[in-house]
Amino acid sequence: MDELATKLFDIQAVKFGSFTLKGGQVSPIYFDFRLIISYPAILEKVAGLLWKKCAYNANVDLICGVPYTALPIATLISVTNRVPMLLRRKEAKDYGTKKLIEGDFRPGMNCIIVEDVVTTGTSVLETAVELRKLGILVTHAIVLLDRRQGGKENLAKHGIELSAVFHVEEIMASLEKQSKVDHKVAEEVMDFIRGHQQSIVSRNPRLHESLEERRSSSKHPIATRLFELMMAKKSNLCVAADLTSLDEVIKLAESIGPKIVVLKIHVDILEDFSLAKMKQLRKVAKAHEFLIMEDRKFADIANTVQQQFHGGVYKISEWADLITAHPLAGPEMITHLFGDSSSDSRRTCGCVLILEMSTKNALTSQDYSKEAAKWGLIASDIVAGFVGQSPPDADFSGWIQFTPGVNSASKSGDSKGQQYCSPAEAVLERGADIIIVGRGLIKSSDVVATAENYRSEGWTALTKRITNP
Ligand code: S5P
Repeated sequence: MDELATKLFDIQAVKFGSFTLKGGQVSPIYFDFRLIISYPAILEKVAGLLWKKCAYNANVDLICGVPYTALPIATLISVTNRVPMLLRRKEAKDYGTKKLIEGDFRPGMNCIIVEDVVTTGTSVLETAVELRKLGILVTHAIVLLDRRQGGKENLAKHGIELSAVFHVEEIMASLEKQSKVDHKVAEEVMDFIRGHQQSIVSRNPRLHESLEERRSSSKHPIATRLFELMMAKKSNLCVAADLTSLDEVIKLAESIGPKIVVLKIHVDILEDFSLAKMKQLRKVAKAHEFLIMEDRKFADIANTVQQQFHGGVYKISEWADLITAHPLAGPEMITHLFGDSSSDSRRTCGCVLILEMSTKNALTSQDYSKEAAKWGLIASDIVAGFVGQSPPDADFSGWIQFTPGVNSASKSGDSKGQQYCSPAEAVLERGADIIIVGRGLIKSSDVVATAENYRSEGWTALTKRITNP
């Protein structure tokens, strides 16, 4: 991938400066992939990578390039892989057959659309509309570069799944790594992209529904309860009480209890754990009305996870309202997490799926979180929400997004891979419903005042997002 990014840069198919895009925005980066046809080796490489995405993602009966840049790319894919191609005209010719789609096909065939760059997805959609008029199925589009400016979401709304060979972030990271661009330019481009991710966020209906509406659509009793607590306490603050003493956790909970809706712990770092002390913490939770989340990040086969959840020393099922789980073992692990359908835990505990992690170079890719989110939706009686840094494709307004890596004092992270953003950024730009704050609060000299600051900042941002779509 680094090699291709460099080649595209060297032939000036990736340019830096100030460019006015079709939609009127001024972008610091521009992709001119028409140039690729002058470099057969690059064209061949690009076609190969696009085909890999295609073959991996869908049944392919036909392919169709979006005119014009993608036409030679689609042709090469067609010839190399013996997949018949269709040609879409930009204008219907005014003589002869007046067909907009040329080529041989039968209705019901599956056609993949090939494109070079996707910004809003409009060109892909125009091509899909013409193909669909003829009874051709269009469920997938492949693109060399996704600018991440809403195209994927727009296309998904029209039943088209977009797969990209790479995203703008990946090209920038690669070019910066190879000293093709300096850090300042890379930052400028990434700021531009982040700014546009905001507009993607604003297109997700979940983000602008009132908490009352979302409470009524939620399918899990714990999610319902959490929406109620948020509204009653005017708080979307979850504190990560990462202390090694349960006595200290209880003390902290007593002081900040009125400000928070969730207290998150890691039971396995506590040196003085006992079920009796846990009962005490539950009393504090009841008195101050917050939920207890055990951030156990279960990640094994269902049979093992069930034992970890119900048994051992910790007996998590006896005291946790929410637990976290990595979905990587598959959907069966999620559905069987709490035990069989008669298990009480299905009503008393909600699973929070870790769809994305906050750390640098995390392996929770878009494809991973997309697939896992789908499983979560199927298991809506088990899953109350998810941990993530952005709204998933398969989103649902009854789900609650928890976003960790929130720290007002540190922009740079913790030098061990953790990355931070502010409460406002987490809520407004990343789609957080609940912000998770750990060291930014527990290490402060006045935890109550700090909790109030985070509560107020987080809640103000959430209210703003709901009322100003
Ligand atoms: O991706 C994640 C998921 C989680 S649950 N990144 C995280 O940091 N967490 C948890 O959030 C992590 O285990 C810790 O308890 C908390 C963040 O702590 P902080 O001190 O960095 O704010």
